Amino acid sequence: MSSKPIITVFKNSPDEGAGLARDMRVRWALEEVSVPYDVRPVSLTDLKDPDYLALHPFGQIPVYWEGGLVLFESGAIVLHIAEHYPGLLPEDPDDRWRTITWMFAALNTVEPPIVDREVVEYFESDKPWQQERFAMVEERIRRRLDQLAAFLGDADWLHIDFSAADILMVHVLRRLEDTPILDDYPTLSAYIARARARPAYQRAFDAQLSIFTENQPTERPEPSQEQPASASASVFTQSFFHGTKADLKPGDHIVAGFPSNFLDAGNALSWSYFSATMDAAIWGAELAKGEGRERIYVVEPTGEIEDDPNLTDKKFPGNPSMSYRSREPLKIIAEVSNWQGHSPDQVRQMKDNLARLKADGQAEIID
Ligand SMILES: N[C@@H](CCC(=O)N[C@@H](CS)C(=O)NCC(=O)O)C(=O)O
Repeated sequence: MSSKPIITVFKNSPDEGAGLARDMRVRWALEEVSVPYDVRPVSLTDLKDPDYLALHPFGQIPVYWEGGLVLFESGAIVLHIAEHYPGLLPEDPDDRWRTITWMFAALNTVEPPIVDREVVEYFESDKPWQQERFAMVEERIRRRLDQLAAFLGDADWLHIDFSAADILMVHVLRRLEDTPILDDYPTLSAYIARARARPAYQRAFDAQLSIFTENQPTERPEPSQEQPASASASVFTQSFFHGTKADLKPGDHIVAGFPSNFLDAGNALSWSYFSATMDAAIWGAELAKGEGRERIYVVEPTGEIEDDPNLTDKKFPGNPSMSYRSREPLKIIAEVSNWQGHSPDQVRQMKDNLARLKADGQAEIID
């Protein structure tokens, strides 16, 4: 392919940066094959513009440009990327078709009842038959998940190795993350966690989140107007990370009650700390006490969460590092296997700054 691809994305995604909009699949595919791309953020009003409709007859995101070629439909775009760059489809022609079959299965067989569930939940709440229909749709979803989990079995990925089919399937399944349904499917939860721990997924996720964050008004609402921050407060979920030197495995829990990583001595903290950005988690791992290897885990809060007051409204207004804390345990979902730490110079500088703050008596953890 000659020119840098461009995709349209929501300026202000209704999922609030949870990475559920269809641009995420395309970003993820491009990240997996290491192709740089540009984005054109659009509003819901822009989607109705005749110029936009000339590109996408249904007025949706994403549209994908690459030189003179304009494509819509996320599945077709991901297939196009997978056809042009190695890494997302097997070489063997028959295996390639088997993988493409799974791409269609994700979009044509698994996604429809999952999207239907959202339609019933959000757009049909005023209908007297909503609950009845809801139960029917959930039943259909469960039937598909039973079949999918049985097929996946002990395998890591749908066909041979990670592929474009896994990108589409995992992205489709992620729409169930805020429901209790996935609790009954540990095989599928582990499959999603494995995919979310991929560095390419994380780069794509962070990139879409930053578009959402950049487009939020800088003025924060008064605390009284704010929604309570809790793991289940949003309809959509997002990735949270915890950096440490502790050796943990999926299913373990990080509990509060340990002294701070950043101070030499001190009382046990009553909170566990985590972040929605990799950068903050990387600092957590690099500055953590202990001799073990630096590790980043994808974690899931099990209770209420709140902005970390140590990092909120400090140098910049708000919580730009998306740092949070919870009194309840954090469940380990997966370890992030491949991440780039800060340079030794940056780490030394950060440690010097912390030492200076301690010496000045300014190093204090608000617990
Ligand atoms: N089948 C399409 C669905 C695209 C789609 O539903 N896009 C949503 C965002 S995830 C959208 O633009 N919604 C706005 C609208 O339909 O008005 C694809 O996979 O690309």
